[in-house]
Amino acid sequence: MSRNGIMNYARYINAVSAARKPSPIRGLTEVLLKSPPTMISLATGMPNPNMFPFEKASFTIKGGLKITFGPDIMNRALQYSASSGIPELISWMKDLQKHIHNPPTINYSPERGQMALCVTNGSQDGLSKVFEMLISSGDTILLDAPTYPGTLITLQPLGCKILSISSDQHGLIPQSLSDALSKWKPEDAKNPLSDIPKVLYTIPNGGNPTGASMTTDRKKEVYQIARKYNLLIIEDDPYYFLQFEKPWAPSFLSLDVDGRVIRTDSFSKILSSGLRIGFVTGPKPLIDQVVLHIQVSTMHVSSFTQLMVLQLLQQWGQDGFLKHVDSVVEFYAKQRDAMQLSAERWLKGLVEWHVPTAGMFFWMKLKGIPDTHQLISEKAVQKEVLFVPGNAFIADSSVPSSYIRAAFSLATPEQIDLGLQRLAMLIKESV
Ligand code: 09M
Repeated sequence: MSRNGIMNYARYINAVSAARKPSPIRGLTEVLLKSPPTMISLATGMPNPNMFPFEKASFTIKGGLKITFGPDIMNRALQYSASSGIPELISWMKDLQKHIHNPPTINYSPERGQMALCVTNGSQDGLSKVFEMLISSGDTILLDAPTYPGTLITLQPLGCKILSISSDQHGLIPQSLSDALSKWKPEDAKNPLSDIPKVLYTIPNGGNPTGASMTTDRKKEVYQIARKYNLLIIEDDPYYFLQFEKPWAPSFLSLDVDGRVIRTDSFSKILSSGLRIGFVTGPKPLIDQVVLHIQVSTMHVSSFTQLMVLQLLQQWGQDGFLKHVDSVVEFYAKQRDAMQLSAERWLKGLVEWHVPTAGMFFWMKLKGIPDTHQLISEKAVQKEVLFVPGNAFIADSSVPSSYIRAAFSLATPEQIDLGLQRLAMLIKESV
C-alpha cells in the first residue's frame, strides 16, 4: 500500500496487461447504445440480426416458470454485447454480492478500488485472465497446497515459481503463510526489484481437492498477513453456494477494507456448467484490465446465455435464487452423508478422511500406500472404479501422494457405496 493507505494497483499489473488498449470500435458501440433513436449509425460493423435464422424460444424451468425469448430479446441474444457483460445482469449480480458479502469497497471511488464486476465464461475463464494480468515470468505466487489442477496448468506456462502453503481440514494454515513469507521483509513490498510474492490464491470453501473450508478466524488472520506484505488475494470460490451449514462463512471479499481481493464466482455448480457463466468481482482498476483482455479474446460471454440466466434471475428475484441454492445444498448434503456413511462402512482403518462441510469432494489418505497414482490409474480401472490420484493436485506431479479425491456429486448413493467397497478391496490387495 502507498503511504496514504491507497492500493497502488499498477504494482500488480504485468507488462502485457498494462499494454492493453481499448478497442476503438467498442467505444463507438457504447456511444450507439446510449444514442437517441434518431441517430443514424453507419459506424459499427455489427451484423443485421434480422438475417439470423432463430426466431423465438421458450424454456420451461423446473417448478413451472417459463422464460420466453420473443423477437426483440432474440435479436439481442443473437447480437454482440458489452465485453464486461449485459448491464442488467451485472447490476443483478452486484446487488447479490452486496446482499451476500457487503464488501467495504462498494462505495469507494473507482481509483481506490471500488467493487466492480464482469461476466466470464465460467470462473476458469476469469481465473486465467486474472493470472495472466498479474503474473510475470519469474514471479513467485503463493498457493494453497494441494490445489485445483486448472489453476496449476494455467500458472505453469506463465513461468512463475509456486510457493505452496500447507493446509488442513480448515484450509490454508495462516502460520504456514507467515513462515513462507518470513524470508522477506514487509518493506520489500515497496521495492520494485524485490522478488517478494504479490499474489495469494486460495479456494476458501469446499476446497478442490481437499473439501476443506476456512474458518472466519483463519480468513481474518490471512487478511492481516496480506496487509502486512501487501498481497492481493485471489478468492476462487465456486463452492460458496455449496456450503452445507448456515450461517455461511464470511468471504475474503466481505473483509476487504483495502481493495486487495479479487473473487471468482461460478454458476457452474448451481445453474449450469455447460452454459459457461461466472463472475469476477474486485477493485475496478483490476476488473477494467480483465475486461480489456475479454475484448480481445472471447469479446463477451454469449449474449444468449446471459439473457437466459438474467431472465431466470429476474423472475426468481434474490429470494427465489437463494431458495434454489438451498435445494441444491440439500441434495449435495445428502450425497455427502451417503459418502460418509459408506466410507464408515468400508474404509475404517484403511483410509483417513475429514467430512467436508461444503463442495463435492472427500480427500482420502490411503494408509500404507505411499503413491496412489498407479493404484488408481491401473488397478482401480480394472476394478471399475475411478478416483483422481492426489499427485494431480500438486505443483510437481512427480512427487508421490498417498491421497485420492473422491467426488460425491454424480454417483448415486448405491454407486458410491459399491465404489468405496471396491476401493477397500483394492487397498487390502495392495498393502
Ligand atoms: N473437475 C473449478 N472444477 C473439476 C472442475 C471439471 C470437467 C471442473 C475451482 O466451471 P467453472 O469454470 O466455473 O469452474 C472452474 C473451477 C474453478 N475453480 C476450485 C474448481 O473446482 C471446476 C470440469 C471435468 C472435471 C472437472 O474435476 O474439479
